[in-house]
Amino acid sequence: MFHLAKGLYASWNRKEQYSVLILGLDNAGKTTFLETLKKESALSSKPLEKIAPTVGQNVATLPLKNHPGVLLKVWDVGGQEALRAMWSEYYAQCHGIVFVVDSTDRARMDECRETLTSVVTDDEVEGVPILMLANKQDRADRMEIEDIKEIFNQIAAHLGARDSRVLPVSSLTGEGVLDAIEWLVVRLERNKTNRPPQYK
Ligand code: G3D
Repeated sequence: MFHLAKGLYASWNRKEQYSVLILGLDNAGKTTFLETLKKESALSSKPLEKIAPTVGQNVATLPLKNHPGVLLKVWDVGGQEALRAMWSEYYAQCHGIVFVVDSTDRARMDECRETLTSVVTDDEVEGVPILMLANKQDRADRMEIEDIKEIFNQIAAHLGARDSRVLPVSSLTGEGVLDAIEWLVVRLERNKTNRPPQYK
């Protein structure tokens, strides 16, 4: 009887766990985004451990205030050129991709576009929702969101019917971060027959 009750309890409390890759060039703000997300999404007020700058990978499993049945396992695998070669090893396992763009880095916008193109055209990410974050919107020297959307829309042709969106955020101030995650979680759940979550 105890085992039955324990089994039922475990199954009622099962959570859907989705893996999300945080990609983008180095210095885009990926580490800051993950750190802010950890703070903003935390269910408890207990301080979470500080994330060090990305040298290999940072991984955090986050419960979400607005989605008690969902866990996000978020991977920041680093954006330096040498690390980008390893991104594809994570594609088959991921449920969603967040691509972080430094909205102030006009000089690297082409590199950013090429990098994103190589991500979205990889067969292993077919059907995966892609969220592009125009980060550092708190800075006066940022590019306008409309201009960043235009760059992204050139790539959107590769995305077909897949869910994709460009959203403005500031990972530093937290502005827009929870809205961005809300957009993503809805798409992850919608896409779960395609890419089923793990149950924890
Ligand atoms: P990465 O993990 O993509 O390499 P980081 O990038 O998160 O390490 O961020 C790179 C730099 O950009 C950091 O500054 C960080 O504070 C800054 N940054 C990240 N997000 C934002 C943002 O939304 N607004 C502003 N103004 N700055 C941001 P430092 O000076 O530490 O290199």
